[in-house]
Amino acid sequence: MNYNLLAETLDKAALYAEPTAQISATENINLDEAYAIQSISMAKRYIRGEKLVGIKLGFTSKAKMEQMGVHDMIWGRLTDRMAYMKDEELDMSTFIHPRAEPEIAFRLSKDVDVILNKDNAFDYIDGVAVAIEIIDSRYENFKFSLEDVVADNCSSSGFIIGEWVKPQEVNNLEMSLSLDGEVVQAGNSNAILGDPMESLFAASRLAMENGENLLEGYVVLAGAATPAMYIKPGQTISAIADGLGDVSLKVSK
Ligand code: OOG
Ligand code: MG
Repeated sequence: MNYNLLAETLDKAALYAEPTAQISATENINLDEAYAIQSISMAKRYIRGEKLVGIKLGFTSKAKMEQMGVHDMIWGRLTDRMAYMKDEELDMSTFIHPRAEPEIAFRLSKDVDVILNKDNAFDYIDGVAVAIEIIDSRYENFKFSLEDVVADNCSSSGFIIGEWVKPQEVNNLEMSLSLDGEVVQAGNSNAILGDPMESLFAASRLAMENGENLLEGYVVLAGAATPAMYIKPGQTISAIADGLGDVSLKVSK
């Protein structure tokens, strides 16, 4: 099997916002192979000048697993091109069929050289925040197997982070996602592995196991607490996590 060709197909699908067929429709790949394809396709982005700025976990809540029909935690890479700044519009033309989901973000205060846990995690973060993740599967109809979505960098395509607040516990926070001011999803941060901090611990373990360095300033997205919602041109997306504040993103017409 030609990993490079599969990685190139996914990279082009993302670059030109043109959906592609699921790999699993024609090939039988395992999870290790899927991560290898992810890594090759990300290398193509780095060559174009994109920079790694963090990692994200996926399927850390039951709500997400059930929505997408997959049942294992996955991880992907976030680049500077995916990062939206305050007041920047989401350019719909660069997406295929984007969805938004409410997340909790952590910011690393120094390079991570150990697996994080309850005792040391606060030494390694200098901020927590509410965030919106924009996911955009490169596969037709947003349908995939676990291996497909891993190869596709876990649908990563955009994110915006609210105001960073000082490191604090982030369990048991009510969270919601709104479209044009109307709440369309609501949940609790505990839906994320019981406590979103668990995602940070898992991220440090997965990064270490896979030879990916987590560096000072990197962002870790813990995974959505609720199902994701399709977004439409002209909408305003917002997410709230009680105690952390809110964040909004306007979608282009
Ligand atoms: C895969 C990405 C999952 C999350 O927060 O669970 C994810 C997808 O649903 O397309 O980002
Ligand atoms: Mg997500």
